[in-house]
Amino acid sequence: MQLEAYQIADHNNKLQETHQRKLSYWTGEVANAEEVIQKLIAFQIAIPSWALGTGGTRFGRFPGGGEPRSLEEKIEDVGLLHALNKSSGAISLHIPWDIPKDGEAIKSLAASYGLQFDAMNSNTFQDQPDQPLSYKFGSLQHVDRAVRQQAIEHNIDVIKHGVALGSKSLTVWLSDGSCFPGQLNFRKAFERTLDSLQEIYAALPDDWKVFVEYKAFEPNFYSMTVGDWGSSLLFANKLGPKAYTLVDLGHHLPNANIEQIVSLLLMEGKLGGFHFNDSKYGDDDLTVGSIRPYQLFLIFNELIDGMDRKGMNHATDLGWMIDASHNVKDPLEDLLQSVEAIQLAYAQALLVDRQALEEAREANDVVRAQEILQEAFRTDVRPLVAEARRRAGGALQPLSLFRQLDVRQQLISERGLKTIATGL
Ligand code: PSV
Ligand code: MN
Ligand code: MN
Repeated sequence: MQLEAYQIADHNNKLQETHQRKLSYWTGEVANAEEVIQKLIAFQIAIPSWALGTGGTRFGRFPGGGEPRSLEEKIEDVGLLHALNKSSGAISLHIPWDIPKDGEAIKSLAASYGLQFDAMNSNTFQDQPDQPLSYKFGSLQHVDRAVRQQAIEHNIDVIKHGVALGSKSLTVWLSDGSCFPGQLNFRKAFERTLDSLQEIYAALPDDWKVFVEYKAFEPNFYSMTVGDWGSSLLFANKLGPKAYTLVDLGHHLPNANIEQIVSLLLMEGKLGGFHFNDSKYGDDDLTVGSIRPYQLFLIFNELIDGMDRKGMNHATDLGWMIDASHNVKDPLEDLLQSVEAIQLAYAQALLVDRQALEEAREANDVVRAQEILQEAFRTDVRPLVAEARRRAGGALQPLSLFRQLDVRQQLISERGLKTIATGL
């Protein structure tokens, strides 16, 4: 299904008066409102192909129907999101879950929805049916060179698929590690992983980046070979200028100060990309902003500060992606909520009076510093986000329109109730 421009226009017309009233109030209150709106219009957040179906847990999965059955239908779903919010203009693929049979055709299908291909994701954390050697004891770290070689070749293959689609980056997330003390020689595991990554790095096109994603635990529960930002940064530094660290919000030990990590990685010029989600316990992959919106705001505050200091373009110089998927919501509604939460945190962080904050810090005025941050965080930026969407051709209230148009029911009629999206 495809949304028609008149459906969005009708929806916006009905809401226009109320929207305008709120907007005029906040544009009067917020000094840099126009700048915020322009930055929001430019800011695109990639949607992972695996979030379009209902996520499960190891205890079960409760699909809601109408889920995409093919890569083409996943692209169609992201196209729907993008038509509604004009901020989901990219899709991130996982290979082999999403192998494009005809790269050119897939690329032009995506282009017809205004979509680009964000980072390509390799998968050496599962064995595939036709795969000769197993990743049970790791992939790029494996003691057997032949297993490492198989994993290296898979990553190179993923790069090739990405080149055909116009992607410019590879994300490597490894489940490699150990489950029990004594199982692994940590140093050898690191060195083997580095050797393997170096071979993948050598296959990167000149204008590509590789993101080394870290994760503290799961599926290995004693050690993870790329377990934290320190080890990821070591790999990225040793690999070279095209290698960066990728921060996934759910991949830290409880209560980690992620905003501080972000600040230091940016200082080192080694932050490459972001996976947004939220969590209460571990890698819960919950809707962005559903549990700790203040933390998300503080992260954006550091992102903006660090990027501005380096003269980086907010919209294009880091890879922004959602990495969330779970059990009880309509996946498309959930993604609309996640995108909006990211935009709200970004907009609020753009309001921070940075000069006043620095002055408060230099004067050790702790109370004032906190007030400056919370002043921005407590500003209702929803009308600014809605206005950015409207000006870009999207809906003032994407979620309401999704429901009014009964999009899910239409997808169920087209695709059926019992569909299984490939992926996790
Ligand atoms: C691993 O937990 C992860 O965050 C990686 O980014 C994977 O590619 C993704 O989830 C999907 O499994
Ligand atoms: Mn991730
Ligand atoms: Mn994860």
